Amino acid sequence: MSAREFNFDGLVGPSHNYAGLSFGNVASFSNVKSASNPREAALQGLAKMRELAARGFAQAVMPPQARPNFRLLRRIGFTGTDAEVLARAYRESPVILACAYSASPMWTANAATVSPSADTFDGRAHFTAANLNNKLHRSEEHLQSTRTLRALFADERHFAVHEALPPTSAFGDEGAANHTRFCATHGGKGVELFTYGRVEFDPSAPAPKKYPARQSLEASQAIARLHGLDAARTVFASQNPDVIDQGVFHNDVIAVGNGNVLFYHEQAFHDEGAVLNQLRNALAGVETELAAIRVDTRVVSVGDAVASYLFNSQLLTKPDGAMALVIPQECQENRAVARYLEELVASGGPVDELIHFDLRQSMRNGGGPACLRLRVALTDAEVAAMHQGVIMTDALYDTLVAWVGKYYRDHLEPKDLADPQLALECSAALEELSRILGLPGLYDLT
Ligand code: SUG
Repeated sequence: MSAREFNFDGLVGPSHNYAGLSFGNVASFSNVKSASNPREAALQGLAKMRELAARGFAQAVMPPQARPNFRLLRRIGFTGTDAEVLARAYRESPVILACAYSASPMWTANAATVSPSADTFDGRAHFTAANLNNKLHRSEEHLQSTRTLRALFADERHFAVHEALPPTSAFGDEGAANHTRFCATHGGKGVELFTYGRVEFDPSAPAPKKYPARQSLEASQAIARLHGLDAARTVFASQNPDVIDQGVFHNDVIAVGNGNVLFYHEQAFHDEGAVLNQLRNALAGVETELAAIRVDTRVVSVGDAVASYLFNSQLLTKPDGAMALVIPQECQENRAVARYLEELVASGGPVDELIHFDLRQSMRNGGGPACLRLRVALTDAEVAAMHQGVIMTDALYDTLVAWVGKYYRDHLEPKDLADPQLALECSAALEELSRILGLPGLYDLT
């Protein structure tokens, strides 16, 4: 069946800020409390969407979430009027106020895990919202993510949207950031690779020592079960715990796949040989040969990979079958990585073009091109059945740029989160956005 891969990019919300909330994510920690520019962040993300849509790639937008998260603040004892809640939270725990204000839903690779209909037992596309329970500021995103996905993919003849897994460390789940699908064509059967950083019920399994492993094997297995995946086409692989300890908090910081290509760093997996063998065997079942592009440590160190986000790139298949690598401009600024990339495109391999973007605002919180998008492979019938108002067009781009200009600040620092006016601005912005996208009631969380 013919199918296309849509990228649903997160629209950066108006409260984008740097709060140092993600222990284990080097960029988040090093930019703590610096001033952010939400307007620039949103425009950088929109520019990526527009450019890729203009190049003919299927592109859609995922709306931001309501901030501040008053539900969270009230549940932990900050009561009174909204202004009182904000003032008290700022006084007593500015870091928790920052959690309630985080624009982290912009990284939609963490919104859900998606299995296209060609892979699932009932021929529907399955989505499971990620519980993101490793970090307070992300732990409630799944409530709105589930709601948003159900609004976008409402037709139950085509789509199944599962609620997040139980929010406990045994089921720690970070969504598509630890999930890659390989296939000959997007519409054909694929092989789904789930990577995990720890095993809750096997203390002898590899696990990092310094930074948290956010994804558990148990969570990955639960998702494969929920989506009804065929065991012969499903691979579970342990991340290398040593690289988690060097800042690889999601597998998509050190590997990316598309079609039959796996682009990865030598140190990405605990047992590289076993992962490649399992992928090769599983892919043989769908008459596809794995093309592994391995980057050696002596060419690009793990430190350079983390600093440049070389692997947090998007690998996109172009109409002529060749692939483009969508990279952040930091890759061009890192000498080892820039040199490697020159060789990569000249090598005659599957990747023959680099498309780079300035995503500095998101990068400073550890979010590159791949973090900002959720991949959803859809058949023509599924595309027709999904909500149309989020598909990126020139007209939608222009409307969203004007909307950002109207509501977004160009400077936000920690003290601004105490300003009740900011909460009002965020709420007015999202109210108008739900109208622009044709999604009334999107933010009516009970
Ligand atoms: O979960 N950063 C995000 C970055 C997510 C990147 N996503 C993928 N790799 N797919 C995180 O660590 C930082 C927020 C702050 O510190 O203000 C943050 O949440």
